[in-house]
Amino acid sequence: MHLLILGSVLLLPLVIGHSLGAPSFSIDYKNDCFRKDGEVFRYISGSIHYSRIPRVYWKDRLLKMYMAGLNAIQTYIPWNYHEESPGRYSFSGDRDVEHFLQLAKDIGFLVILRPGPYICAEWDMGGLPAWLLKKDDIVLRSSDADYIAAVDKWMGTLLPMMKPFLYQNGGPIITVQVENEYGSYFACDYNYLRHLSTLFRSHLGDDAVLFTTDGAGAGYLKCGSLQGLYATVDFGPGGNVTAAFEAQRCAEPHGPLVNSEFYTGWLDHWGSPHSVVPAALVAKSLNEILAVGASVNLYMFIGGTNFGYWNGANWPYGPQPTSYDYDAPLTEAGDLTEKYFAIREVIKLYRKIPEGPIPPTTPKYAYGTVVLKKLQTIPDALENLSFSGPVKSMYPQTFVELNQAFGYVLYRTALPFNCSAPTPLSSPLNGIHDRAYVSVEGVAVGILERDKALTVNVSGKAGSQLDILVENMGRINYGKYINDFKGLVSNMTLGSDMLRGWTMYSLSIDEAIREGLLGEMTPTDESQPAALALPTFYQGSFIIPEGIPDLPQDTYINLPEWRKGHVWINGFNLGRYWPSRGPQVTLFVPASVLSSAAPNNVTVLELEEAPCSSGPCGVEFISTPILNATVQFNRHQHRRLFNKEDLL
Ligand code: 6GJ
Repeated sequence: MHLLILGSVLLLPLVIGHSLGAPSFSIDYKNDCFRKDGEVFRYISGSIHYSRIPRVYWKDRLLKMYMAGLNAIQTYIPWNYHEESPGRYSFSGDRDVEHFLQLAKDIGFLVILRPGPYICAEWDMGGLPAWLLKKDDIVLRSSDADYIAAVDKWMGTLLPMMKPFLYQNGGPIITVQVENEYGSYFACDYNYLRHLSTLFRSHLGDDAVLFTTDGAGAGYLKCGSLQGLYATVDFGPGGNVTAAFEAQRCAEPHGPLVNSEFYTGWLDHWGSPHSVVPAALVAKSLNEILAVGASVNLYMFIGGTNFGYWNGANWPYGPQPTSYDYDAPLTEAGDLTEKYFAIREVIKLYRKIPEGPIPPTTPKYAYGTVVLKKLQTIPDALENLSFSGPVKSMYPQTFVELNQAFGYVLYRTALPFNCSAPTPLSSPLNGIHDRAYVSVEGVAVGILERDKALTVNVSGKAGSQLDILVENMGRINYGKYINDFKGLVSNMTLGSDMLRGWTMYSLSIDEAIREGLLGEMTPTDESQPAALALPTFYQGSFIIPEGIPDLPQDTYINLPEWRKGHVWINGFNLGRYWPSRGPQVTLFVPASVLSSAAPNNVTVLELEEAPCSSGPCGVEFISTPILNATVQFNRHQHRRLFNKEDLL
């Protein structure tokens, strides 16, 4: 008996060494497949961007994705989300990417990691930090020495954090993408790709599976693929799946077929209708992809939200809205859709779907109307908003020269001569990046907008104060113009004269709101409602009674008849609203920003004109989103709830 036991104990290491060896993930070029722990493997993945979902909801969304039958998730790591200024890193709370990866692993997911350094993604400057533009002639996404130095430092911080999460090290990460659709970029700089390939390998090891993604065409793959990086393609529904994978085969005659971005929906731009893609079309094409044995990532499985200022833009300049709903299988708020179940039915044909309940759509609560009171205008609040104080310069400086990445800068000068007749104030070189609110002696006179409105007439005496509040609407995230400087990026003229002698104020609005520095409105003789008002703050609060079970719940803020601006709730920057342009009208409010233990503060910065001239104005919290409309509101259809008076 003892011999038997001794023998089995002696054999044990051999058993472990053979069938239960170290985890492995690789490409089998001979059999055109992936292999996980020696077995043939195909992934059915979905894109989820942790940077667009509050941390408290990561598990809910991941579980819903798991119950759809996915075996992997794909996520980007936005460089600018984690290094907002050089050497200042943030990896906690909603930016705790390690926690997100561990959560994915714990749920049973494998991970396809896309750390950039450039990621596109309808994210500000494609994830590249704006401070790179301090070198104003930098060539982004190239061998530019200053760009490479910053990339090396960032990747030297990030990739060592990711290495323990590699599958072969016991983690969930099976493949790592290098750059992003580099074949779509003008530079076509092979030395840059080679540098990245060496850099990634130096940090992740020789056995990491590195890949690239490009459009499914030889033209894209020509500059986007590189020896040593497995070339994959991306394409949406409705196309010719065979032809698309034939394009991949041009770059990779052997190895697994992979569609790294199978578009389940599409992106939006302010001023264009909300994009929708029929569920049946997505399901049909997904079936064709799976039928040929390809691995696939559904982009997006959940889009989420561009909170704060994080949205990107396309060129010709078109900023994306706050919602990144993407018409994805899970809505921006994580709700289950018809598309979710249609996709689940297709996956069922190819792999066993987990049994058990699917986490339900979270309830949304209509908290009703909250009356807001007018606070200071931006000029009135300047002292409290401009933490760094005024900067004087002969010519206007850009945001990055003023060490500001996002939000708003106030540019101030004086009329150099009498403008008794309306005189054109212009940006002859289309240098308004991106929208500007013009006032003379504290009276709003007009709006300038990149590509759309380059001139506005002004009147006033010589020496009158001319204010131009410039709003950064989001940096271009795709194509050759991603070096998207913000502010007054070229000179302004008045009549035929160039305006000189500027005083500029960087505005730390988010910090001022968080620190409660906004003051009461300055009494003015506002007799007549103006067609356009100075950018002005409004504030109100509402109580969510503790007695109501399951509150707080998610909700949507609706701003009837407000025109354009920004919303903060309890100091959290929800994002931009622009119902006068649409298509997005409501903003998603995750329950995680609300409280039932204290009054909830709502702060609105209205840039054009608030609906408050003929009586109390307010915003309302409703239970359904409006993502495809521009709206004319009847201001009297509101009801008031959850103000202090309601509960006395
Ligand atoms: C991808 O390229 C990109 O890799 N993509 C899109 N590209 C189209 C460019 C529009 C002019 S739309 C949605 C996705 C994401 O941007 C992805 O990051």
